[in-house]
Amino acid sequence: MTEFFTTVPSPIAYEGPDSDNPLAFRWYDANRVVGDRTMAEHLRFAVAYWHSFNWDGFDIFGAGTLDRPWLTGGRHPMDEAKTKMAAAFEFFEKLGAPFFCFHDVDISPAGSTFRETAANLDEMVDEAAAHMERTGVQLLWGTANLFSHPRFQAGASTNPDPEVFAHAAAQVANCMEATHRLGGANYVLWGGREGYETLLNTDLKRELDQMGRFLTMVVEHKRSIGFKGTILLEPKPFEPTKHQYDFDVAACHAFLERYDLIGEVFVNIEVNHATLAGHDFAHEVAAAHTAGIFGSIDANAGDDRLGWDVDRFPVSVEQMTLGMYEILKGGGFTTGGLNFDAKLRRQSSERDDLFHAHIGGMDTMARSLLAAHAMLSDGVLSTAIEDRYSGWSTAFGKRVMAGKETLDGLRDHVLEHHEPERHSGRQELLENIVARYVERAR
Ligand code: XLS
Ligand code: NI
Ligand code: NI
Repeated sequence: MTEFFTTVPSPIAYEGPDSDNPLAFRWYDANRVVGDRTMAEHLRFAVAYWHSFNWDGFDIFGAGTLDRPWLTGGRHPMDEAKTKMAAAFEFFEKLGAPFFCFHDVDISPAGSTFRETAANLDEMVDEAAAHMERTGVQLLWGTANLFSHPRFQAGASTNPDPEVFAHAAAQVANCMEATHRLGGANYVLWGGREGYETLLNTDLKRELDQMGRFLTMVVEHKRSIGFKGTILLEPKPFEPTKHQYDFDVAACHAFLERYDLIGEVFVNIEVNHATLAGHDFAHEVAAAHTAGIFGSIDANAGDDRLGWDVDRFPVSVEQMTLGMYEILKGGGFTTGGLNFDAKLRRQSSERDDLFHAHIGGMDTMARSLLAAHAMLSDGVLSTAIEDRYSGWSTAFGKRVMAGKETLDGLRDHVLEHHEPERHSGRQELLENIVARYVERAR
């Protein structure tokens, strides 16, 4: 078998914060115990097949720039898919990533008919199963690409044409079965074109009903094939469509309530999608936990000055600490994990840049885990919150929340009492505490 990453040691080792070796981890120490789990169990890192193995760096202004010998074309598409898969598993293994994620089209080429496409997927799933068996790498999630093919120009489940809806359904059935065969921990649906460009040609209510029907069928299919993984929706406000229905966690929550899918479907939160929706990453995680729909994370980062999904690798321990804090506060991952839905900059054209990107991302998340875990176990933020709401634990506060008071009754109460005391929210103090934990995380 051709080796693609010959300049890289296998596997990448943990050498500690003082190491200057660019091909070593400084913070990610897979077996280190943090609280009740090892780092590997907390973080559940996954590599995204599409950005790392299918993309050669092309953008709308120019051709590919990245050294990706497994994408050279010209051979039989199935041979090329197998070479690409060998490269991917060589990478997962050398990096020491426990999981990967894929779209159906990432791992297997389209045939000339649906039947042929399905047969290709079948064969590539066997190939993946053999690599997984050999390397011990597992599948965090699979997903069907329902946005690239021209037939999906007007959406998949929200398409005005039921024939396209059927196509999307058939593709999801196959992809979910593939995910099931590979022991996937989750199945993801990102509604890439489930939205609209203009209301002038859109029946909003009908499209939402279609999407609700589709998702209900997805849940039924999960049951009928005995798939035990979690179904996840991935919120994103726009791009490629002007308005995407799964706008943010709150919109997904309302949608799941409306179509009676609470308890069946959870969310996969992407950091850059959160910022595009005008939220902090930590907000989206907290919103998901509040609604009981937290599932998994696409770990990446936006750019403060660019208003699109730039999918950078995470580099800010401070930003990620706040997100990790909310994840831990909610109990951490069950079936979910941290998938690097992130890509290199187009100038990072050498093959080993893929390693530098993932090593940096994993170290950023590992250090954030340390800071977040220390803040949580020391209770430095939770005591501040408890104090702030302590009035609600008094007999009076409890009576109000138990529904034993009326507006009338509260008016009488106010007439008998003084102006309430005001208390500092202490925001800057709390921010300083977070900064201290970020600095000291070891
Ligand atoms: C695109 C999405 C996509 C999903 C999987 O913005 O992040 O990559 O994660 O379809
Ligand atoms: Ni994503
Ligand atoms: Ni994205």
